[in-house]
Amino acid sequence: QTLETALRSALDRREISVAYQVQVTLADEALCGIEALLRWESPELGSVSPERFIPLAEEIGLIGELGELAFRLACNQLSEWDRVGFRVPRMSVNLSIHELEQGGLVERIGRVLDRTGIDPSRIELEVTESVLMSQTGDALAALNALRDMGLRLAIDDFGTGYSSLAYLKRLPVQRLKIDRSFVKDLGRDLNDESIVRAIIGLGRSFGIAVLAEGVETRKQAAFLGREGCQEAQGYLFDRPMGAAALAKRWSTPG
Ligand code: G
Ligand code: G
Ligand code: MN
Ligand code: NA
Repeated sequence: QTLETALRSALDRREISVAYQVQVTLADEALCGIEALLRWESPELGSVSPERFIPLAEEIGLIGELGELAFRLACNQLSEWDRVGFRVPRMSVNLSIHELEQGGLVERIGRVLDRTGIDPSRIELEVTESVLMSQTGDALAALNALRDMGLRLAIDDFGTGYSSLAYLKRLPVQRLKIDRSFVKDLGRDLNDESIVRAIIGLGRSFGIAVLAEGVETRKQAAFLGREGCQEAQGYLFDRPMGAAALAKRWSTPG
C-alpha cells in the first residue's frame, strides 16, 4: 500500500488527530499559548510525521481537508477548555500556502469560529515565509481578510525563507517565530547568536512579538530572555501531547 492510498483513507478512518504543545512567556514560564500539530497514526504504517504527509497532502489535493480538520479540532478543544475553566489565552494553528491560495478558506474559518463562538483574536495562524513569495496575491488577500476578521498572524520558521524584510511592513504580522535551527546552538555558535539577536531586534523595531522555537535547554532560555525574546516553545517546557495530558499538567489548581 502506498503512502498516498493510506493518506486518502486516513481521514475517513479517523486516523488523524491533533497534538498540542505549550508556548510560555520566558519571564515566568507561564502558559501563553498552545500550538496545534497534526498527527497521523496509521495501523499499517505506524505514526507518520507531518513533514512527510503534509507535502503529500498538498500534492494530492488533500491539504484543504486536513487543514480544516486541524482548525476545527483545535477550536473545539479551545471551547471545551473554556467550558471546564482551563485558561488558554491563545491557540496557534499552522496554515500552508496551498490552503491560502485555494478558495473557500476564509469562509471555512469563519464558519468554525461562528459555531464555536471563539473570539477570533485568540486564534493565531502560523504561516511560513513562503506565503510572502506567493506570486498570485491570493494568499495575501486571504491573510488580509483573516486579519479583518480579527485573527492573528505569526511567521513560522522565521529566518529560513527567502523573503525580503520589506514584506514585513505589508503583512499584518503579530509574531515572529525564530526557527529552531538558530536556537539549537545558542551558547556555542556565535553566528546563531547574532542571527537570534537580529531577529529579536527586528521584532522590537517593528513592534512585533518574538517567540523562539525548539528551546531544549536552560542555557538557551536564559540567552533568549536576556536578549529580550518574550516567548518560547520547546521540549524544555513540554512536548506536544494529547489534550487531556496537557490540561492535566498545565491546569493551575484552585
Ligand atoms: O509536529 P512536528 O514537529 O512533527 O511538525 C512538523 C511540521 O508539520 C511543522 O513544520 C508543522 O508546522 C507542520 N504541521 C503540523 N501540523 C500542521 C497543520 O495542521 N497544517 C500545516 N500546514 N502544517 C502542519
Ligand atoms: O514548524 P513548526 O514550528 O510548526 O514545527 C513544530 C515542530 O517542532 C513540531 O513537530 C514539534 O514536534 C517540534 N518541536 C517542538 N519543540 C521542539 C524541540 O524542543 N526540539 C525539537 N527538535 N523539535 C521540537
Ligand atoms: Mn508552527
Ligand atoms: Na518551525
